[in-house]
Amino acid sequence: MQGVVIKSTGSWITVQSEDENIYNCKLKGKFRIKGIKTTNPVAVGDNVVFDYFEDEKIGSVKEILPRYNYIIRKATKLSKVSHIIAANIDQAFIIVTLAYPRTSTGFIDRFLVTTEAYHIPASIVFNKIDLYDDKLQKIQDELEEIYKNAGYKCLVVSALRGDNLDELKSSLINKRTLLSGHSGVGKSALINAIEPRINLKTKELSGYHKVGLHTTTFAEMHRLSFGGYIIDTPGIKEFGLIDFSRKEIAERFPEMRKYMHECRFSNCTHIHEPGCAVIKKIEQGEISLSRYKNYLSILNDDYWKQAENDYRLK
Ligand SMILES: Nc1nc2c(ncn2[C@@H]2O[C@H](COP(=O)(O)OP(=O)(O)OP(=O)(O)O)[C@@H](O)[C@H]2O)c(=O)[nH]1
Ligand SMILES: [Mg+2]
Ligand SMILES: [Zn+2]
Repeated sequence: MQGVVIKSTGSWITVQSEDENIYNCKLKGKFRIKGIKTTNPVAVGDNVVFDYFEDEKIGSVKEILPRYNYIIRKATKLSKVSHIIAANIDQAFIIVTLAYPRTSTGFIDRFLVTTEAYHIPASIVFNKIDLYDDKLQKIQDELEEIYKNAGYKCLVVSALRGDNLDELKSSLINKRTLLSGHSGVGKSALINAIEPRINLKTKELSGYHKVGLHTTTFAEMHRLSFGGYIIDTPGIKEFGLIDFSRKEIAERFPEMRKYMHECRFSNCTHIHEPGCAVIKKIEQGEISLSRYKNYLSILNDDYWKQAENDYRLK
């Protein structure tokens, strides 16, 4: 039989067949992506071939069909193993907030480097705007400007108050969408707000710093009544990049990619080289300093410290 993985807890995999039946399966044998060590060989969204044993009510996954795409990260920068967040997706939404738990632009940009690397269209969803004061609203406006300039769609919503949920809904129709972000930003709450029938568990944030509690513990794909599927995932703390080459990282910033062919040197790293078109565009305010700073920090945290001392970026 064939089906799609809608949930994977490690040892158990929930597969939905084409006729919509649900099968609990185990994984048989070893599965690997060539050259990459992963903690989970099968991810939500994978198409699989499986046998089903009626009397035991257990299935056995025999084969993972070729992936159209996938998105993968490391738990931290130093981790050796990677985790496939989901496979075969049409688009990825990073859910962030400037209220709590606050999402840094460093986290956003690492996420976007990865979606660019896999050619997955990405959007940024700013949630919890009901908690914004004037100061946060101002930062919100600046960030929207930065990301729109870089070529990303931004949605500004409140799961609690319902702001702009129609816009969110219409961007999900007939697509398979992955939601990712820190624990507590409201991924599950947003899904409940647009489709109450799904009724996911959500939890109040805890403690002085109001951090999330990892309420969602496994990625799970849900069907949307208006067409399409949405993948809820557990919150992540860091978005560790898998090993991209230096050149590749610059290419994953669309606004840098646009100008890098104008750099004097074809192997320009856009750090210190004379005649660098990227640095020129930063000086002219066309490329955001925040994005450039995160580019440097992805290459190496020391580059940014050095650049801060540089006359050009004062
Ligand atoms: N004020 C406000 N609170 C919100 C909003 N969206 C979500 N919350 C609250 O934030 C808390 C965390 O929401 P969840 O949906 O559980 O967060 P999550 O991103 O799914 O977290 P994990 O499953 O741990 O990754 C809950 O108490 C929600 O009610 C919002 O727009 N405004
Ligand atoms: Mg959740
Ligand atoms: Zn350059």
